[in-house]
Amino acid sequence: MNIYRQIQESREKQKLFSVLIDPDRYQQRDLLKMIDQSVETGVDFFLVGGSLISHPIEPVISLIKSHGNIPVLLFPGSLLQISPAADAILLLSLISGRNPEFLIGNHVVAAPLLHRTRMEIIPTGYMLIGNQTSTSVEYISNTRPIPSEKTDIAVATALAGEMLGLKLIYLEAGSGAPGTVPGEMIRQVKDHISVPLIAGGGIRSVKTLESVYRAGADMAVVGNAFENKPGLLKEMAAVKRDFL
Ligand code: 1GP
Repeated sequence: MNIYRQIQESREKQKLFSVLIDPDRYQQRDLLKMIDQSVETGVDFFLVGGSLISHPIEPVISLIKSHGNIPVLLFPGSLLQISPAADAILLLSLISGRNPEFLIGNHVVAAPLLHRTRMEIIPTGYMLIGNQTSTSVEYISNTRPIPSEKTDIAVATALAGEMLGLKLIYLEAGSGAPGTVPGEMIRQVKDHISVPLIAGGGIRSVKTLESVYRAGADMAVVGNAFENKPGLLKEMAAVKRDFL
């Protein structure tokens, strides 16, 4: 299965909904419940990774794989989060920042290993968008996010990413961020690019998810919100049906 094609083709028909799993945040029992719920409710993809994680990702991927067939996309915060057990990797270039390690350095180190796996590689322009508070990803990546009111910079950055050949643009407010990427920024970026657009970070309610989709995100990613409110997953996964 070609996951990128699946993302491209399905965005013409419906929005996509993905769940981010940070291996540090789940006990096995909760994780199993979340996987089962995701399968039941039609979650499109699992993203696995985090800015800083201390548990190995392989057992999480195996658990997902043994409980249904939702594809697993690596969402690596570091080189330690690469596993051939996943279906694909979002090969993130942190194009909002100016840290060469996250633009090309880590990719050079990972390339020979990735070349040997059969995993699908999806080059992704990853853009951190600033909020009032600083996020883990900002600190760990040692980059400054694009200020949330600088829509023109976000558009220019996304355009440059697409011109460089990146296949997805991912607007990230940061996991657990107090707010999401502003709707106007999502809208403007969407209007200027032709590759699929992902938005994530700080989506905690059905209403917010709807506004992210309405603004133009093809895929929304939610993580934190389910850790304390597992029932929310069902409600959120159903939202995309309103956007057919
Ligand atoms: C994925 O980092 C996000 O883009 C997930 O953020 O944990 O705030 O949902 P939340």
